[in-house]
Amino acid sequence: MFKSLKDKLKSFKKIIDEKFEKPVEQELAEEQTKSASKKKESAKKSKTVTVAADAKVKEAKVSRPKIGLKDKVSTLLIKREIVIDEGKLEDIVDELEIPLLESDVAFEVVEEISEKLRERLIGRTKKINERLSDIVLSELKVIIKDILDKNKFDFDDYIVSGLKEKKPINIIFVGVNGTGKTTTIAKFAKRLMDMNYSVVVAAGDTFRAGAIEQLEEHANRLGVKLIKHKAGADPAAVIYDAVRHAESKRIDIVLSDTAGRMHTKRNLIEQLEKIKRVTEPDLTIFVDESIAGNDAVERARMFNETVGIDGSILTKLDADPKGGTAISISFITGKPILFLGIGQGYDDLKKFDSKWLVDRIFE
Ligand SMILES: Nc1nc2c(ncn2[C@@H]2O[C@H](COP(=O)(O)OP(=O)(O)OP(=O)(O)O)[C@@H](O)[C@H]2O)c(=O)[nH]1
Ligand SMILES: [Mg+2]
Repeated sequence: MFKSLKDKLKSFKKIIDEKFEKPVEQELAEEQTKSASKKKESAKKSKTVTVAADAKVKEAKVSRPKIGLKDKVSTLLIKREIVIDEGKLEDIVDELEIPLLESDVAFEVVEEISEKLRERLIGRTKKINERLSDIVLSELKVIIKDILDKNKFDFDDYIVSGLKEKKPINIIFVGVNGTGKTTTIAKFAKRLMDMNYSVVVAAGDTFRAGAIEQLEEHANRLGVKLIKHKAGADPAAVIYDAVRHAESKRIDIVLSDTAGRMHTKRNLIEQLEKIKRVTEPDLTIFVDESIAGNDAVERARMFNETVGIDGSILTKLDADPKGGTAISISFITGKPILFLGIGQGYDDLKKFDSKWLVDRIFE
């Protein structure tokens, strides 16, 4: 997971170490020159030093215990702080932008990261024995986590409070072809049943050959009730029936599959709008694959603008070397990531956790 992004961050760190980190002696020498010229200036301004103050200093010198030169130097090295050079910062931010773009981080998100990095580092001091690269990388980690936390949403809390208001909660899954909608519904059904909720799944993909059978197979394996019509039937009618069925049986949650469709196909988007009008879903979840990069982010933006989504699920993170989709999608849509697909098994569904994600990127 994220191999290429991790490698790029390692190279970025190395660049900072090699191009921007000066040897300690040089940093100290520069600092000393700076403070010497400052002292000179202040000495010019006030030449009057009182005798009393002089005497006090002498007294203090006498009573203080002796500290060896070595200790003095190491204390100096540890305590000494220097302000990170602003010109240097600009170059560091520049060095970061290309690897982020290459890792499919959306342009707007790269801009946000750069701006925040400047904000957090300008005027920041660095201890002589601290590595500039460590400071930059740890700030970067905080910034990415903040971006991921922007649209926080706890799905489990939502279900608990939602069920106090109404039953069933109707969740529909939308997105383009082959991104993992049906598999994710099966994973969801398993997760919710493991949590003791009752579930029904609706075979709302009546378009693709074999789609109904695919969901039926999952339903049989998991022992979950499936509502289906014939191939080619109106998907809004299938989902409507599933909701009525759940109402009559006091079932907690309806998970509704839909056919994959491109956001550019107006008639298919209208069909989704009809499903939403007729079945009034509580959550419309956009599913896309992390490996699709900027395409996935763009599709999420379009689905949100046309159909309206409440959140996203990114699948195939296990096969994604880049990670930029996960970093960008919530920032761009303004809607949270709810879950991540991290494999093909039923249990390979990870509730979104920003800390878990940044730890995977920066490990
Ligand atoms: N590695 C990996 N594969 C996944 C993941 N989620 C789904 N897949 C695989 O992706 C493929 C497509 O999954 P589907 O669930 O059929 O996708 P879909 O969006 O329903 O596809 P359509 O119905 O054709 O639009 C299957 O082979 C899944 O096993 C995941 O998190 N990781
Ligand atoms: Mg499907």
